[in-house]
Amino acid sequence: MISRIDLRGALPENLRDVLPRADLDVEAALSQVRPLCDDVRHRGVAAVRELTARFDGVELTSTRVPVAALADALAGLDPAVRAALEESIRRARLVHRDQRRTDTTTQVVPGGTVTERWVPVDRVGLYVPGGRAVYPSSVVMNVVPAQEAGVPSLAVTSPPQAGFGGLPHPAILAACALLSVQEVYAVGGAQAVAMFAYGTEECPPVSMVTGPGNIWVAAAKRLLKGQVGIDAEAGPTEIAILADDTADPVHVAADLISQAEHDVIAAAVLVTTSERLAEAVEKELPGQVAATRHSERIAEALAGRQSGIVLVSGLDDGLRVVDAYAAEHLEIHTAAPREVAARVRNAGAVFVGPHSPVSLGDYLAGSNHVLPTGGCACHSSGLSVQTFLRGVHVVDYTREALAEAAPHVYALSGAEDLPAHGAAVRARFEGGAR
Ligand code: HSO
Ligand code: ZN
Repeated sequence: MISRIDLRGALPENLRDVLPRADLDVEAALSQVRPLCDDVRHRGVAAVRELTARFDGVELTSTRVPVAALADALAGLDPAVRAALEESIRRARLVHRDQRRTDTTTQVVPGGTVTERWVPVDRVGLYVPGGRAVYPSSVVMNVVPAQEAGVPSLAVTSPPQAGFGGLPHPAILAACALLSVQEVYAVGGAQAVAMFAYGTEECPPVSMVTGPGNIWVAAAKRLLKGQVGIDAEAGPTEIAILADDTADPVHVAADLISQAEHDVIAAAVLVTTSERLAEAVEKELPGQVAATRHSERIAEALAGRQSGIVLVSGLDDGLRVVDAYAAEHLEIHTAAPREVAARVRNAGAVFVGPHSPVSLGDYLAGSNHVLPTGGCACHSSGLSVQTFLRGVHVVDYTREALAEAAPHVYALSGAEDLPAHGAAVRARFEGGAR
């Protein structure tokens, strides 16, 4: 059901190459997505409507969801789900509010200061997947950091569902209503990213597009990056677990399964120092998989080349392996899990000890669940308030402070053969300018 990789000898140099991982060929999707994006750029909403009819089988009269539909969706929401979403929002707000940054002013020399001002992006478009993945929790994870960053204009888009009168899934609309998001579009796929990037008659362009999506959405984000800002491209979900023989195999198996549930190409990787645990988890998995609703999808994800159990000879090696893998989610099930977690360098989010499963983080820990996948955790972070802020340097020097710096500017402008740079400073002191 799940393969084993034995790394109990010396760890190989090319550690990353021997670890399991899916390859997702976003490049290949680019050529198919380019004409769609060009079409939206040139023909605006007419192109969005045609592409929606072609790919979603829905004839839109307007791409914009009527505000009344948001209130209706909220009225129809199961009270238990509503209470859960409200608590999820409350906790996420607590964490993301603490991420706000204060401006800093540094006095570099007397009379010379640099202030870093944190300015939210003007307008953001948030993509929320539809179809098989209907995640109102992802609405929370995208909207809360943008709102806490102070983004003044925020729009959500999600694919129209033929079964719901051509509107996005009602759970998505209800989550938008709970978050007081009023501007929602019934558009999905690459055309949604293009709609946000270029704007249409019905949707003003945005400065930044965030949110997870399928391979077409990822390809459109890659293509239109620069035209708009994007967050990281979100690939298939991953869980890695670092465990020793104190771990409970029932919990370990359940947590591997929980993220394999997302997709046949989702990844579940156990890194362990304990052969006994590896065996116990291998024994535990089939029964738990068989008993769960999406057992076929999960079995395929666990058997895929992206999943596996990696045996290591000690926790130091285990840490090297999980750092090389740089998982989206990393759980630590060892004795003294906090100490071990503190040594992790590369992970989108770390879940410490037996009572912090990833599914808590997916919904209700307060942490964000939009996290770097595919090894990108070695250079990127998950979605946060910071994603939606720009740090603007404000330079303010007096005449005296500029005079003091001038010789150095002349020297460097000479060294770079850019004499006009030096001349711009010299003009303040020679030639009569004051
Ligand atoms: N585990 C997913 C997020 C999610 N899980 C949404 C359930 N709903 C990626 O972090
Ligand atoms: Zn999940």
